[in-house]
Amino acid sequence: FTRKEILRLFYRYRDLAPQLVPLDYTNHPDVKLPYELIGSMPELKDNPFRQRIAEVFSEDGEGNMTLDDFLDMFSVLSEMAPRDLKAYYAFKIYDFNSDDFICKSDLEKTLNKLTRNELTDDEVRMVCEKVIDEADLDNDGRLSLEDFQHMIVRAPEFLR
Ligand SMILES: *[C@@H]1O[C@H](CO)[C@@H](O)[C@H](O)[C@H]1NC(C)=O
Ligand SMILES: [Ca+2]
Ligand SMILES: [Ca+2]
Repeated sequence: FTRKEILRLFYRYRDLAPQLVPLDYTNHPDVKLPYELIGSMPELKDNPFRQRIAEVFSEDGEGNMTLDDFLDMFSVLSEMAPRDLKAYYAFKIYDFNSDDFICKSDLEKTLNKLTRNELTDDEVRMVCEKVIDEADLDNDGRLSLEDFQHMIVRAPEFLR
């Protein structure tokens, strides 16, 4: 980010709760904004993964965000972020139980969110099996970060 972009994001952060966020950060104030404010931002409010995104980028793991967390999140979500970095965070977002693998139940959650629960359980199960079938390179029945990265190289539009 340029200095100007950081300032713009700082003001957006502050505008979410001017009574909580001081203008002067020189003494590193210990400020966190609650998830409810972060998740209501226009960039996130219609995203079915908004809560998970905030959790992954927040230091407290519950979606409450410091200014640093907030800047990190916007930096990774920006168009300019390198593909590998986006892939790394996408993996973390889909790894709902944070065990460093995307297993069938993580994929089912992901798919249900992506399709806003419009698929039947059977359809979800079928798609998940197919995804794992195609992307699980070491055949352990789940996707490691490496499996996931290979999948993205083959289907670059996926990250969008
Ligand atoms: C996150 O914020 C919510 C709402 O303000 C609060 O109830 C919760 O305890 C916070 N979580 C952490 C880990 O600070
Ligand atoms: Ca997992
Ligand atoms: Ca695997």
